[in-house]
Formats: sequence, C-alpha cells, structure tokens
Amino acid sequence: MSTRNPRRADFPLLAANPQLHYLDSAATSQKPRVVLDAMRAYYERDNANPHRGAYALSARATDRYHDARERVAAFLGASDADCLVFTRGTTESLNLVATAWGHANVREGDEIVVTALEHHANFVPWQQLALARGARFLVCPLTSDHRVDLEALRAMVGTRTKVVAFNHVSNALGTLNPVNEIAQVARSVGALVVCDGAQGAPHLRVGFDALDVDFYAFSGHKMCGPMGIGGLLGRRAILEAMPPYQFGGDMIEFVRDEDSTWNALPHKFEAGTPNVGDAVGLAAACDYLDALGLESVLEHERTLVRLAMDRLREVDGVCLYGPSPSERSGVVSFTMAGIHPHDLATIFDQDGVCIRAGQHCAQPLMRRLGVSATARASFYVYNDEHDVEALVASLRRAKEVFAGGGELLPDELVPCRGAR
Ligand code: C6P
Repeated sequence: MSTRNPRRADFPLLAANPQLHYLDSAATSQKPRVVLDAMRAYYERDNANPHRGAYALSARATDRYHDARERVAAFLGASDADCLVFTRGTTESLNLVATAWGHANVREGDEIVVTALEHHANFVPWQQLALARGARFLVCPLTSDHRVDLEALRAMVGTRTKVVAFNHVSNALGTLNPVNEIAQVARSVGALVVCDGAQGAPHLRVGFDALDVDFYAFSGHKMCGPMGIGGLLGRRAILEAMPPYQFGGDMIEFVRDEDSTWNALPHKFEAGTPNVGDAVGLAAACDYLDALGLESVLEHERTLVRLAMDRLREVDGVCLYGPSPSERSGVVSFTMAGIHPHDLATIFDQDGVCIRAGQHCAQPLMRRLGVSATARASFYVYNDEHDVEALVASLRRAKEVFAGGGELLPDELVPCRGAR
C-alpha cells in the first residue's frame, strides 16, 4: 500500500494522532493549520467589535469581516457578496428562510415540497411552517437506487406549490442531486427553490450565480472551517423583500418609538455582534480548498468511495445504500446483518476508526430504507486507502466479536434494500 496521504500533515489533529482513521467528515471536517493560524492572528492583532467603534482597531475588525465575506462569496461563485448572510450554519440558514420568507409568503392551502432524502434541518422547519400556516407538506419519494424521483416530483408540484426544498448532496447516502433539473420542475410552477448545501459546498464547485436556486445554505465546519459559522446565499430581490429574521443591534436603520426600519443587506439579517473570528477562519478554509482544487477533492473522494464499496461488498452480510460512486460524494452508508450500527461504531472506535452510526438526522429516510440506523463512513481531503483498509479490517473483527451472538433481532432480519 502507498504511504499516508501527505495532506494529513496540514491538519494538526491528524498529525498528532497518526493511528487515527477519521471517517466522519460529513459530520464535521478536521481543521487545517492555516485556518487555526488565521483565527489566532485575527484575535491577536485585529479583534474588536466591528461596525461600532470609531477607533482604528474596530475599523480593522470591520475590514476583516468584510474581506472574509467577499472571499467566501467568491469561493461559492456569488458575485454580489452582500447577498451572503453569515449565520451559525445550515440549520440557522434554513430556519431563517422558512421563518422570514415562509411566514410572509405561505398561506392556507399552499403546498411545500421536500424530498425523502432531507436532513431534519431541511425537513422540520418546512413541516412546522406548513402546520403553522395551514399549508400541505409533501415528501417527494426516491427511486430504488435512492435518488430523487423526478417523475414523482413533476406529478407532485402544481399551482399551489410555494416552495421546493432539497439538498445538493444527501448526508446519509452521499447522493448528488441534479440541482438544476429539480429547480426546473419547481420553476415550472413558480415555486421558491431552496437548496441545502451543507454537504455540497465542501466537495463541489457551487457556482451560485449560475445555479438555478433562490437560496443556498451551507456550514463552514464541514469545509475545513471553524464551527459556529456558515451562511445563506440568496437572490437580492428576494432578500430585500423579506422581513428580518431577528431583531437587535446592527440590523436596524432607524428605531423610533412606534416602529423601526432596517439596515441594508446583508446586515438586515445579521442582528447582534457578528462572528468575525470564525468568518476569518472560514475565508482561510476557502483559500485552502481552492489551493487543493475542488475538482481534485471530489475525484479523490470518489476513488476512496469506489474502493470502500468494493472492499465492503466482499464482506458477507454487508448491505450498501445509495447510488453508484459516480453519483455520490465521499459517503458510504451500510449495515451489517446481525450487528447494530452502534455496536459496529463501538468496535471501530477500539481500532481508531471514527465513523457515524445512527439515523444521521434523517429519520424519514431511514423509515423509507426500512432500517433503524446505518453505519456511515465519510471521506475527505486527508483520507487515504489505509483508512479504507482499517474500516474493512475493523468490520471483519466486529463480525468475529459478534459471531454466534444469538438470534437476529427483527430489525436485523430486514432484507437488504440497498445494493450489494
Ligand atoms: N449533518 C451529519 O453528520 P449544521 O448542523 O447546521 O451545521 O448542519 C445541518 C445539516 C443540514 N443539512 C445537511 C445535509 C447536513 O448534513 C447537516 C449536518 C451532520 O450528517 C450532522 S447531523
């Protein structure tokens, strides 16, 4: 086997733990030294509350925040950086749209469509909006290979459809969704198009200006950036027409006793002291990923996914979920007959293999797959074939540990509905 991936040296946590096989980047990525250094430098040299102070240090913090926004917007292919609202992450971004746009635009009898592939963050806010407004909430089914069923979607939308919300890439299965094709269906009935890019932005060139969506939500911590920052990209006309999401400092223009008016974009949607340090870190993460080249990042993940799927298929009792490697990002979801995914994760942990096991915040999807949970390995820039081999070796060991462990539980007798 080849030597370890040299990218590991860029990530202090991995460099300090040479035996660790980190296969949970879909949950959060590790952070390269350049990101940690950029944040430290900001706090050591430029930290102050931006937009407020009349002194040079505060002006510097304001500049750093502004520059970070420009950098992140450019990375995502958005030429109008004022249409990038910094948030805590994808969850907050989607709640922002569902609350601010949704309550202003969705009425009784309207329809909201999501897909069965959604993370709860792009499911529950729309479900709750529908319940609050008396709208219908519809879930688009999947094809047998776990892609969005476009025929069913076409049949589902109509003149009452106000929103079509879907993810760029499924966190649970890695399925890459055809954003512009789904958007076309939504556009044909004049619906708002909302894309959850939590698993898209870390791996794919987003190209927001050319992407046919109204909103694109993402999280910095899954793309080599720090936790606590992400964003919402939106179309200017829609953002300007939308009421604010939260009220307080920074987002106002004038505050009278009777009412108030709002600041310009993006500040109208950023109430309170902004998260400058993390924005600076996220901008550094964009530099890091650009230097690697997102195209080669995805190619690298695909190579590992292909290898992992081939090697896992050799193990009796494994059931793989999701489409072929060329139609997915760096995620492999699987179950092992007779061993609960949580037990697998515990055994893997003893071997230094970090995976996620559970429902992946996608209970509607798990129900449709007919399983209570899956084990999920997710690959990123620092992984290599040693990680794949460690995963497979650990799975074989788990089989030995659990061999002869008694009868299978009903849940474990469910036939494999994925691909072998
Ligand atoms: N998925 C995973 O292990 P936040 O937590 O706001 O950064 O991201 C929420 C979110 C929304 N949509 C998708 C498609 C996601 O994958 C996530 C986060 C993690 O799969 C944690 S549950």
